[in-house]
Amino acid sequence: ELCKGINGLDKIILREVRGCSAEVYLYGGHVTSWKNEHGEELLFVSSKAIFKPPKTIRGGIPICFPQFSNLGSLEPHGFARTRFWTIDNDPPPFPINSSNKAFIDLILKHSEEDVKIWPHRYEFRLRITLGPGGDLMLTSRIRNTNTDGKSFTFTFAYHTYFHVTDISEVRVEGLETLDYLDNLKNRERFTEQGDAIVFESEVDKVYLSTPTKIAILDHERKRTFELRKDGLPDAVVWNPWDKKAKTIPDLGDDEYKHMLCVEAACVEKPITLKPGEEWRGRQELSAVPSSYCSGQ
Ligand code: TA6
Repeated sequence: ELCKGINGLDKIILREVRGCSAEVYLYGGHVTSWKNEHGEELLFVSSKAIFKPPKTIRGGIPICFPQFSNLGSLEPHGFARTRFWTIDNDPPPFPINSSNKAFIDLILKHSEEDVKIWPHRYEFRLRITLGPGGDLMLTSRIRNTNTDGKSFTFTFAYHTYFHVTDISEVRVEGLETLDYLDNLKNRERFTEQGDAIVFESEVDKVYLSTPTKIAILDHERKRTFELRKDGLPDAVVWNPWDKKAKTIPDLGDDEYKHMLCVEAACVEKPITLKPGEEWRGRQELSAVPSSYCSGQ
């Protein structure tokens, strides 16, 4: 269902039989809402989010491509999140079976303007699927369509903002004992110690070569988010905490308490595609009452 969102921007609403839903803006190919069958919002979007191109939308799931963060010469997190995507009505067959599921296919291609800042031609296909249980799946396929024989290299992230009740009560499981790059310490490499990850100050880390499953436990809501990923070896964890939050104009001063970014990503080892080659990367999210989770 295509309709008008904030400021008249086009958005698509996906609905599932039990009442789960998701919303996707064509601007950015950006998921801005994911609700369970009770209508509870599972993603965080700032009350100060600006839905006005060329601003980026604070919250939901920004797509970081072709550059994660400021790891290259492009704008932070690349340009895909500030471009207008189109609906792809005739996508080539996907490896996943989306029958019985609500989904939308979007596409972004190089524009002549963008070729000036990133001199490559590509087709980026994004399928966003809402499964029968309300699972939210994002599958990206990026193809090098250069005609000059040149390869290109990129980094990538699904910059997912989870909505949490109280960040101080949240635990992340699946990253303990892993190596990470600490963005707050010049991207130096450290090894995570001990138990599950908890939050008591600013965190901005890239965990390297993580397991494919990460759990985010929201104790107050007694809910666990499960993130599963494929083709994306790394996982970014970010919360700006109080001081940094105050420097972010489109984030309320106290909103950091209700958000946590956990992002399926490919950061440490960039992906290189030769002309004609395609890369796939997938992130699947589910939200379940904690008592139903394995090992709880
Ligand atoms: O993913 C973590 C991060 O790269 C942080 O360093 C932080 O700056 C955040 O993303 C938000 O970036 P943005 O450009 O959306 O303000």
